[in-house]
Amino acid sequence: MSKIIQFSTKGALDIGYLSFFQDKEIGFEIKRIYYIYGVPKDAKRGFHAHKKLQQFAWCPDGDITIILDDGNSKESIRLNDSSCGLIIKKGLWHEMIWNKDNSVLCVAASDYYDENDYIRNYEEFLHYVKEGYWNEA
Ligand code: T46
Repeated sequence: MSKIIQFSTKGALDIGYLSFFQDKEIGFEIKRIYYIYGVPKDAKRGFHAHKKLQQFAWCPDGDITIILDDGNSKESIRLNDSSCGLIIKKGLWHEMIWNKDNSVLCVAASDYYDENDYIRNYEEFLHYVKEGYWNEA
């Protein structure tokens, strides 16, 4: 369910590091970038799935757990390494838990913001799963 992408990283202890990724590595063209900050420890966000949106999330500073749920099983991924990120495919219910104050979550998304792409009700999400909405043709 989860796919971790390792960034290319340049640098050294005395000057610090620079990490980067390109859209060809994450498998979709980026149309939007947003980031979540100022979040206190133990706060939980997310609690939705996307119908079509593909996303790539990384935590450049801090410690955040992402729980992915495909309606049949769950997987927990810890983002506490600034040199890698997580692909969040469409059709995955996701929850984010802040393990540390002020951890920053950055997200690159395949499309512009559209509230109609969100499924924010878990029962409705399970209905989409049962109907095979995300089954590949
Ligand atoms: C996601 C996870 C990982 C906008 O107006 N434009 C935007 O580009 C975004 C991302 C959000 N919003 C609005 C929608 C809500 O009124 O900002 C408000 C907070 O969004 P939300 O409650 O969905 O935030 P999270 O942290 O639960 O979820 C966010 C993304 O919305 C979501 O797509 O997959 O991060």
